[in-house]
Amino acid sequence: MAASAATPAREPLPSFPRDFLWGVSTSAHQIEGAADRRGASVWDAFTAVPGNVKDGSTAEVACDHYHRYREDVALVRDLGVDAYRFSVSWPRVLPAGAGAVDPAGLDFYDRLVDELCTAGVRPVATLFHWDTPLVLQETGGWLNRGTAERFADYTAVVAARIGDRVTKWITLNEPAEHTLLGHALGQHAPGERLLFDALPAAHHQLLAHGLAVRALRAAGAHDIGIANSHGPTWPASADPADTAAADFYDLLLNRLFADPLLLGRYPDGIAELMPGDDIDADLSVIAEPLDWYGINFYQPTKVGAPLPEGTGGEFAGVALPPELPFSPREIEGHPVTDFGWPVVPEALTELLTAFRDRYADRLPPLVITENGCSYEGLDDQERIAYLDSHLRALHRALDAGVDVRGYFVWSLIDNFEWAEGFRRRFGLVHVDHATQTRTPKASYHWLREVLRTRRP
Ligand code: IFM
Repeated sequence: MAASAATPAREPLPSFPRDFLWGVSTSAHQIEGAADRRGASVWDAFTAVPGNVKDGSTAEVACDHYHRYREDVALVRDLGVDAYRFSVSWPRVLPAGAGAVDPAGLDFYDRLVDELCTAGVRPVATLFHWDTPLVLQETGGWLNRGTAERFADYTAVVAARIGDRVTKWITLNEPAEHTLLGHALGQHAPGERLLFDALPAAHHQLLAHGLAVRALRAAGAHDIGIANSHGPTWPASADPADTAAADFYDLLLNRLFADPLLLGRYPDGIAELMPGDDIDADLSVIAEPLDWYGINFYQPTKVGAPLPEGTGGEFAGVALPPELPFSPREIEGHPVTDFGWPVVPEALTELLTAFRDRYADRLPPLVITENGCSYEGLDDQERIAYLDSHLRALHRALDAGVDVRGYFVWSLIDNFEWAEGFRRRFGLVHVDHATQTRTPKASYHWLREVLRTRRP
């Protein structure tokens, strides 16, 4: 199979600052495979339950990156990006989540980081991308405050081994999604359906983040951020019931994590719902100053008042419990990806300028740590159009004075898309999951050309 490198003529992209950081992202559970060579995570248990993953697949082999990382690093190098964002699998390093380190697990990341450095690509390491060690789940997982402390210990172990070469650190990936999908709605591992009783999982992830920032700095690391999912929330109408529902959703997605991280306080009414004897002390840990703040952007959300049971109210294709005080609505008039997500690039400009306005001088430089789309096919002109339009939207935010320092495409290669299994393809590089053959798509060639022509 060969991808066509021919793409319709487009206006060249506007110039980005010379030191703007270009990268691609992946995560451990979604690509590594070699599940027999690490401890189990909550995702292993979740995927073992029939019906939890739409195509019945698991990530036991995934993209076999554990064995093929050299080939994947060569793809990153040839693409011409500056940086590669990967995640470290906690249960690969500490099979029981704490205590004994598996030297083979650490050795893998050591080899990967060396390979990146040799290829002239900056390693950007995420410490947690949803694969909580199963042993910790058995004692409550993120509902247990102790998990935050275990995470700080694990962070210190990883930093001691690869901290001399990692150039940027991300503590957590998308704690909002992990809380909402994994703990409130049960669509992701660990499959808890706790609705608002999931809030302690949010607090403990935030605490884990703050403790990890301290552990990283104690180990001499710098350039530390977090990657959070954000998007504008639009009310379904001007009706006060709809605007109140949209404000509430905005609070959950955009403020529940960002306010404590950036302002050192929870939005009104939230602190009282959080666990712990001394929330103010926890908040001072959570608000450890960040070197930058990572935004994962995919789409805006339109939200209205709750719908009567059985008349809609879906999120990611799953019916929402009627007791939620909001209901996502369809955004019409825009193309959609294969996932059904609306393609609205101007929402990225809106999000970035709104972040600057909301957090003002408390906002560190921003990095887009994920942006991308799922489409089938090697001649993926829709992906090119998506990336091109979002880069222009990002540039408009730069023009408006928002300090954005980098952009990472999700994802380098097609991979295990959580509850969707292998049905959704986000990669710049196609992976044949039967043979593990990698084939760069048209979007890969397009991005390489974009990067080549903007370098002297
Ligand atoms: O694949 C995921 C990734 O793991 C987290 N951010 C969103 C991506 C696409 O759904």
